[in-house]
Amino acid sequence: FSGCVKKESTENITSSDSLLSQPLVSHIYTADPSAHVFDNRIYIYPSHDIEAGTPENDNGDHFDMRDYHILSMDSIGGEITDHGVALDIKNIPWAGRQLWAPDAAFANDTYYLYFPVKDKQDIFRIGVATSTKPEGPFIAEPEPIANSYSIDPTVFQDDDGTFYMYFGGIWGGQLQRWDNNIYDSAGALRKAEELAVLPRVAKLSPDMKQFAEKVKEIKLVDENGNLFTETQNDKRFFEAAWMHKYNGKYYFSYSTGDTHFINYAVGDSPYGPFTYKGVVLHPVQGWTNHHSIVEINNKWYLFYHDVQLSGKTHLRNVKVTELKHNEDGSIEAVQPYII
Ligand code: FUB
Repeated sequence: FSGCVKKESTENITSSDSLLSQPLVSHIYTADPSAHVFDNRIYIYPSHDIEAGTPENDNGDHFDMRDYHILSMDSIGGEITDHGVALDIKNIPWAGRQLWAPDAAFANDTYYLYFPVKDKQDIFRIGVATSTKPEGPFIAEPEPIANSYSIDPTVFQDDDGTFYMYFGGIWGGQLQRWDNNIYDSAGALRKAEELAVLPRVAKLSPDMKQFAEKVKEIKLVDENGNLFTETQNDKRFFEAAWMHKYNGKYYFSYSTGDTHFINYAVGDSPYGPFTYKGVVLHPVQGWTNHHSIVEINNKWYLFYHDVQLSGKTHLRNVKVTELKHNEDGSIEAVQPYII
């Protein structure tokens, strides 16, 4: 499959239960869905999983993706369009290998695709590519974003128009190598009693192609204001940051990686601190858990993935289900569909 448009109908889906059991597309493997509404249409920016034949290891080398396809639909449950290849690794001048979880934003009459990929020295950096259309094709900038590192960028626009990028991922995502924004190839995973590595944030410049400030750590804390230690690995940050705003509060959600939860933490500023509140999504089938949370026509939705179609951890399929915020601002945790 390359470049052409394929459509799949999910028109008969009505309840959230059936949404939970239904991959959005099955002609390609997709993961890490970052959803947005652009121009009254829902666009999903996923990773495009492939069977590359790269042996599996703890660094995630088997997630050896080489391009992006963007999906769109006019409503939840509507027909899905796959817009074909939006960006190919061979057209990113500085890229080495592994196109991981992307996100997108719209500003300056331009669509921006943000993506992590290892550079030619095998260090994850974050790149940006632009298009006049939400579905691309996208043209990559010649260099990664200066001072960017690690994986899983997500871009959030606050009510005052300012854009922030949240990013980072430990283990294969290399965040443990970047204390104080300085690279140390020997930077080790934290020991059980040590404080966990923190996710990162930076404001974006008006041209959306650079950081407008020094990258900062984000404090994720418990109800007493204490940072999590590595041993609290059902609560500490691993990867897959996402930000949404609800009733004036900032909701930072993320994957706990090796314990497989999507959790959320709430704060009063885009920079945090964020206080841990609970689970958004319980572990899905497959090792990774990665999501986005979006309001569409006054309802909130959780986009996520599992491995229902393949049974293989690196060949995932994206899904969507409704997400409920309770009156007190808490989120009702989603129990995923398990065969
Ligand atoms: O898709 C590759 C990696 O797997 C992502 O960057 C992580 O968030 C995990 O889902």
